[in-house]
Amino acid sequence: MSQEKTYDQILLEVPDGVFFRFPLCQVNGVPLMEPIADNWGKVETFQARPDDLLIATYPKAGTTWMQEIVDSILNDGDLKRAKRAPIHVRSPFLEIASPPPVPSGVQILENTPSPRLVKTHLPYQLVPKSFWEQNCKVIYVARNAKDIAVSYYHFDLLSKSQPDPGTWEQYVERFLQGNVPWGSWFDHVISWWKAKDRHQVLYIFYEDMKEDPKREIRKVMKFLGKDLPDEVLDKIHQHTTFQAMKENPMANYTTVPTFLMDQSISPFMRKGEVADWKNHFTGAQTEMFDTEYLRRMKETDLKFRCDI
Ligand code: PPS
Repeated sequence: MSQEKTYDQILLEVPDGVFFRFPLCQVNGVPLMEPIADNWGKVETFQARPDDLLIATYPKAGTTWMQEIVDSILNDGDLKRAKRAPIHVRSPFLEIASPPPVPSGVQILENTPSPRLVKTHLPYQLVPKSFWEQNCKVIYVARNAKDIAVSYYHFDLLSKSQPDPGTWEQYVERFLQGNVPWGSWFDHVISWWKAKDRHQVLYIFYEDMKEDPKREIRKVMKFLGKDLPDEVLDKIHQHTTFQAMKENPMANYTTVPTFLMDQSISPFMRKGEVADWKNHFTGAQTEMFDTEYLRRMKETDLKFRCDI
């Protein structure tokens, strides 16, 4: 990436037609957007460093919230530093790729000094092997499937590089089939649930973060080996509430040009609640969803709360 231009400036200068709703291509059985699939070799051979920290999530699980929390902890609650750049610059997105001249996540990370805070939506089996060879720490955030489906549907409306979500009715079916970017929610949450027994993975639930954010921030601090005083914890908590992040241009993605993310359609920081699914699912959709859910989750002891 050019030293003088910020990532968002580069985006602003891309010629018309570079971005469009990218089709999905299978990468080892997981549907990913075409530019990511085209760049897959670079992701697969990515060189992790021992002090890299990976924040892994299925899309819309609370990635940005966790990125903001972790960046604030790593900066000892110095909020001026936490506002130094947009979240996608402070914590680059490993596998993201767009046609030139936009730099890929891998290129950005190669030029990012350590310690790097890396975002990924990859299911466990697609994460570059070097993360495990280097014994990197991972924070995985999981969120219940129904709220994810609602959040993802709205995101696909506003994000102009994601496939068109179609109607809500069509989307619920596609989501259940895993025919959306990054594939099946079921495979994702289960793959990481198993991985936590083999690697340094802290598995956190969005619903727990909503229920008692300070308790969960403390867990993250402990995992990172940070012992910050209570007043710093309070500061981080205030800085990472939904309202504070919604109003923070360094966290709410409003620095991304509207041709890529049109937040007049739906804001990135949309509702930030548990159980908003109840405002969207019909009785029949709930029944269909629950039947499939039972079938797919019957072999795991992983449990979600769809309400708190
Ligand atoms: S992405 O695009 O996958 O990185 O999106 P992600 O950040 O994972 O998820 C976006 C949803 O998380 C909500 N959010 C929050 N909820 C509560 N508190 C805080 N601080 C917070 N920050 C982001 C955001 O509003 C999206 O959820 P919905 O349900 O759409 O509101």
